[in-house]
Amino acid sequence: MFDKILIANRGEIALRVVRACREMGIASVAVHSTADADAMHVRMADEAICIGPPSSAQSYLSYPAIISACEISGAQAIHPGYGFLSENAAFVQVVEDHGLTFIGPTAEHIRLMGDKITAKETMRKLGVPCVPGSDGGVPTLDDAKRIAAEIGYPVIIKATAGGGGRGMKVAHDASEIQHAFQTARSESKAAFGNDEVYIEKYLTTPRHIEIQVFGDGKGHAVHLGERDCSLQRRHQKVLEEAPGPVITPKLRDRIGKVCADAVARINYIGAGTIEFLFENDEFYFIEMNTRLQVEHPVTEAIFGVDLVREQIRVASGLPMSFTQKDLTIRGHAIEVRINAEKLPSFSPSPGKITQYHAPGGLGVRIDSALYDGYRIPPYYDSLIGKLIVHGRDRPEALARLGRALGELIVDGVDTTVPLFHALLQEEAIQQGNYNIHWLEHWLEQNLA
Ligand code: MV4
Repeated sequence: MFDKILIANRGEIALRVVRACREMGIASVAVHSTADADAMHVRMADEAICIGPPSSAQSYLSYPAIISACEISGAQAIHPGYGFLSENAAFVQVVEDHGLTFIGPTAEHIRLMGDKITAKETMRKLGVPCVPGSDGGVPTLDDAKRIAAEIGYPVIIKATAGGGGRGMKVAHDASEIQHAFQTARSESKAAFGNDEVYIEKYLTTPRHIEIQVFGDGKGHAVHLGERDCSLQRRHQKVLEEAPGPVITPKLRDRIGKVCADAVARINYIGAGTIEFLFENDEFYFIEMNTRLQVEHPVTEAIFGVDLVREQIRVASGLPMSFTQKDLTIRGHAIEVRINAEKLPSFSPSPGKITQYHAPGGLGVRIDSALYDGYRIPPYYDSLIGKLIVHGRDRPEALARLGRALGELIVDGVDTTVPLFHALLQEEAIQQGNYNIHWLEHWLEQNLA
């Protein structure tokens, strides 16, 4: 096991990793930009090293700054959190070249899943159900027209280098294919330096269901059920829950086995998320994320496991501390993302926190690096905390969410908290009756 881990991240996720390290008896090293000298992750870690100016490019994304911080502190491994360097294959290579351990998948797995065409091809061969489509790249407009006619409109054109909603264009009928194909290609070239695109049947009203998987890198893997992350605004998740309101044990076991088997067969190591669209009781693979996700706590709540601890274990060569038969679901968990944003525009609202009070009590978890008097810097993501509630069933979790939101005080900046109070009044939210478009429609009707 490692003696010391460097955390190449900030905010609540850096604190999350500090906590896992402390419970495992591992020393933690925080890194920070000059803008984050007063951050909670810096205070809570055993050591802290300033790695550069506020700009992420010169601090949290700087390979030399982070590798030097490992050498200065004697850290043997790097936990990347999410975002920043967490899915950067070139960085993983550099980490390994310096004799350090990256706590996450291999550079090869990150590269494989980072290219959406190879990811889909790999998953299809491993027996994972995929959205009908082009089976590979679509080089010309004529190919696009032919494939679209074969699978039937509407279709969606996606960038192989994209993901998370970047570089996608829908064509509702043949009159739109030329424009969709050409804009998808040119936007993809501009954004990623890669104009390769692929085509899929466009699913009109799916849910976003993602399966948590975990591998030991030695051919063993498990699944930890699903999360329903359909409530999104502009491809940013707003609320996530586990289990999914419409996923039956039979559906879960079937897709879970397929996913665990797939990642076992590629010797995947660590935490991963296999994203699906779910429509008419069928799962359709879209992407795989090779990192710990923001919403991992809802899975931790219902399975009673510490995913960061497991990441650290397998990275050090130890086995996972559970097998599939040890993993049973208890109750229901919901996470809401508390962003420093002003409604209805969701524009960033950085500034000084004049009063902070975290809710507590049974079934309430807050992952946040906030404190009274903290100044939220304007340079980074607007996520300032996550409220995760756990109940014996979904109605209890919803009631607990309303209760905990009522106790939460975050003064001095605007936050997304009022959005959640309003959403909890909605019949569709109470019934779990929503899809990937529900929130955008609701926002137009209620906030615009
Ligand atoms: C789709 C789709 C419909 N059909 N693919 C958006 C993000 C990226 N991960 C995949 N996305 C979509 N792919 C097909 N074949 C609709 C979306 C989509 C979406 C997916 C998940 C959550 C929110 C979404 C919002 C708009 C579009």
